[in-house]
Amino acid sequence: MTNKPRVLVTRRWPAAVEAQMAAQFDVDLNRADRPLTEAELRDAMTRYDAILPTVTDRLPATVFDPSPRTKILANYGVGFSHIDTQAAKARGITVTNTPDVLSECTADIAMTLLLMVARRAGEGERELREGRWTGWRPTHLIGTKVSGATLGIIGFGRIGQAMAQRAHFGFGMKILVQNRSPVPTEVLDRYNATQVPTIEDLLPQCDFVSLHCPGGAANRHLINARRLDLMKPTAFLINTARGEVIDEHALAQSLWFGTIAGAGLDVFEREPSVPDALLNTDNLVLLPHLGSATRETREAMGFRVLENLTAFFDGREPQDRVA
Ligand code: 8YV
Repeated sequence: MTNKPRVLVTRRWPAAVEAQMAAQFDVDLNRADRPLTEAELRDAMTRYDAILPTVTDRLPATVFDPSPRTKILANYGVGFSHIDTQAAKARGITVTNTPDVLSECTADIAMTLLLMVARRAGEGERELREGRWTGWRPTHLIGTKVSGATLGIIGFGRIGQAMAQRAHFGFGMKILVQNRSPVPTEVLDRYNATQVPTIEDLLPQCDFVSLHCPGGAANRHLINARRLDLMKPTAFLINTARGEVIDEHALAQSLWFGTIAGAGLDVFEREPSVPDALLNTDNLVLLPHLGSATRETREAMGFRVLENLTAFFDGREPQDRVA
């Protein structure tokens, strides 16, 4: 028998993190590396002191055992809208996340999507690989200039600011910001950014709009048909936040009818399913939720989870408590 806390890791993590975890805790790995079902998660709540979920584990209130053994859900990721934090709190369960360590890489993917869709890089690569390229011509795959354009950022937390840094210093873009609370002037000044009061103020002014707000019920379909109509027909929408922030049906319609020029998406409402209406649209770049997917960042996320767990079981306050 061991006195180490029993920990369930719901997916496979980088080897170095798993090794350190195994040295500190009594760890069960989900060797099949598939999303756990709600029934499995409910059962796990009765058997583990800690569960380390990812975005593929849905933890609505119905999954929470009335008197669980689990004391902490240490989420592998910054976004935690897949966890009902109220239900966790009501049962005395601590919830932590992994902020900071993935901001740079997620902003890199947002900028990748922005550049790819503006410069039609996905379309071009498909054409070349499929043997459809007939050679250079002055009117071939004409895109939109990024440098000097106006970028609207919705949600100006760590990732939104990392995006602003790239756009302002790398591409000389003009930055407009919409955020639920006032952003300190010194933060805006870093990127020569201007905060506007509402999304309605922001959308008509932008050549690109990038979403960096949390997901969850409060922001579900924040970008809907009415708001897409406010964007310029030449503008592009980028989403590396959460799929539910955009009404995908409305977006497909807008792309089809040319209400907006294009979009770049790394996240989807019902991952890994992507609606056919989006798959069959050319002025769209689609990535399979790669925001934090670098060796360095995935390791850093893992070690951050371990820091939270260690603090919690040592009786200290975990640095990344969200509930
Ligand atoms: C993670 C993410 O890979 O951290 C987040 O919120 O979206 C991704 O970068 C994923 O959530 C892991 O659970």
